[in-house]
Amino acid sequence: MPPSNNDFGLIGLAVMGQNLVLNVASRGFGVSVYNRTPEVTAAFVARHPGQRLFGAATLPEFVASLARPRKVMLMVKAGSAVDAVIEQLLPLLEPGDIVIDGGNSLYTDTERRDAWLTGLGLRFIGAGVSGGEEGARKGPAIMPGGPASTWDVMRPVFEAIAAKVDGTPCVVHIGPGGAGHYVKMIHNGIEYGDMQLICEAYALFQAAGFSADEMAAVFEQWNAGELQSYLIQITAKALAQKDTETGRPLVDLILDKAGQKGTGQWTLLNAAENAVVISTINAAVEARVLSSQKAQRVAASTQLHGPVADLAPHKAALVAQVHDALYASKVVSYAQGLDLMRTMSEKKQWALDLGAIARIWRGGCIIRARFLNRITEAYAQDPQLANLMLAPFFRDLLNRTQLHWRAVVALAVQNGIAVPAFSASLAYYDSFRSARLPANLLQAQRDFFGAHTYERIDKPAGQWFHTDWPEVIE
Ligand code: 2AM
Repeated sequence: MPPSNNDFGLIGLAVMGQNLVLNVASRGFGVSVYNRTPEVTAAFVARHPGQRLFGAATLPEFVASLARPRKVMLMVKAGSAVDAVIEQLLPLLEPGDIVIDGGNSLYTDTERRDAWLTGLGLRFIGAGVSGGEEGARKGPAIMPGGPASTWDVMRPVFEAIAAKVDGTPCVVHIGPGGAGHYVKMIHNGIEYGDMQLICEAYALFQAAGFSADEMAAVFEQWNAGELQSYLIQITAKALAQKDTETGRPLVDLILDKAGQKGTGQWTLLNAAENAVVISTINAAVEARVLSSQKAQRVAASTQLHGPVADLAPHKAALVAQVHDALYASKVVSYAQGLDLMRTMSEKKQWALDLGAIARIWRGGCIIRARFLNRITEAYAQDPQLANLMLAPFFRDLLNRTQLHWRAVVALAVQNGIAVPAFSASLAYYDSFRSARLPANLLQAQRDFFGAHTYERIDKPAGQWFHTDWPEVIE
């Protein structure tokens, strides 16, 4: 007899879906699963005997196996597949049933689906899920968006399956509509930044003649300190990995062409739309783009000259400097990402709790890190904090590390080593802390060619002036 009162249903048995199902089932919930290709469902259920799993061959069977209100999570490919599956589900669901999209959907798609399903009397949650395969199985960070009343219904399941840090589940109600998927998008943008910053540290160490094992040891040591994070930890392990075929460090054999699935680019587009500077994430996305142009780079490498790299380092001193450059740049990257979230929160009236978001990112997700506690503390001290860099802890940190940071960027520039994310972060820091920027000249230029007018430092704000500039004779 198929079940009729399972607690939870999941559609889409790719890697994330399978692992989430095993996670939910392991917390004592009865789970129904469905996949477009039925062989995948059958094979998955057969591989996991002894779990409270029901593999439905058809969608009607799947829906009939669930207790009301039904809780159906979609883990299908982001984009049109989500709409296709919703269309198929609609005739089978009843008012009050809950559809959760756990994929990496664009938040504007989530807003559209929220309005669509709500209009039909259904309830919709757009939930960002981060943690990769292992996170999905053992406990991801979950960023659910939707009505608070629907969150209340889903809360026991989400809190049971989420990662825990100090006993606190890494899930919180993010806000209405698309807020959850939006915050997941920013998480991914920040992840791009973190990864690129680590790669720039690696580039410097490589140029300074460190072996892969030496670098692995450095990252391992960093992982025991303030920089402790999942990405630093896996970097240490990746650098230590030897190729089974050749015995060489595996990283040396991996092609330097980075892939990307689009969430970083979405973050850039959103920042541009809202006139928020996220130059570190921008640099990280663009670094991936340039890396992918391998053939052009190889051709250009024989044409365009740079200096002969000569770092002649005192290795321990370089490690200390790069540590600080990485930490300071990371703080800037988070300050930018948080600034973008704050801006969107105001614009969309999402009332995002930035401290709580940093708290749920401490576990499960790819950017999980010790220093996120400090961000939570900063917002606890000042919920209206305008920029993370101005919180006392981070202000002191930046003031303390800036000399090392500058030394690293200067060293890289002198040696022709591209450090786009380190230098973009530093330029942001220097611009942000400048009481006066050269934009006075820029305003003069604008007024010169376009009569755009300017304000004066010696006159009240809001008074606009125009000058009759001399004629240009060419
Ligand atoms: P499949 O095994 O039948 O390909 C990730 O691609 C997951 O999304 C897979 O479980 C895949 O099912 C599912 N998926 C992709 N496109 C889909 C669609 N149009 N309808 C239903 N499921 C889809």
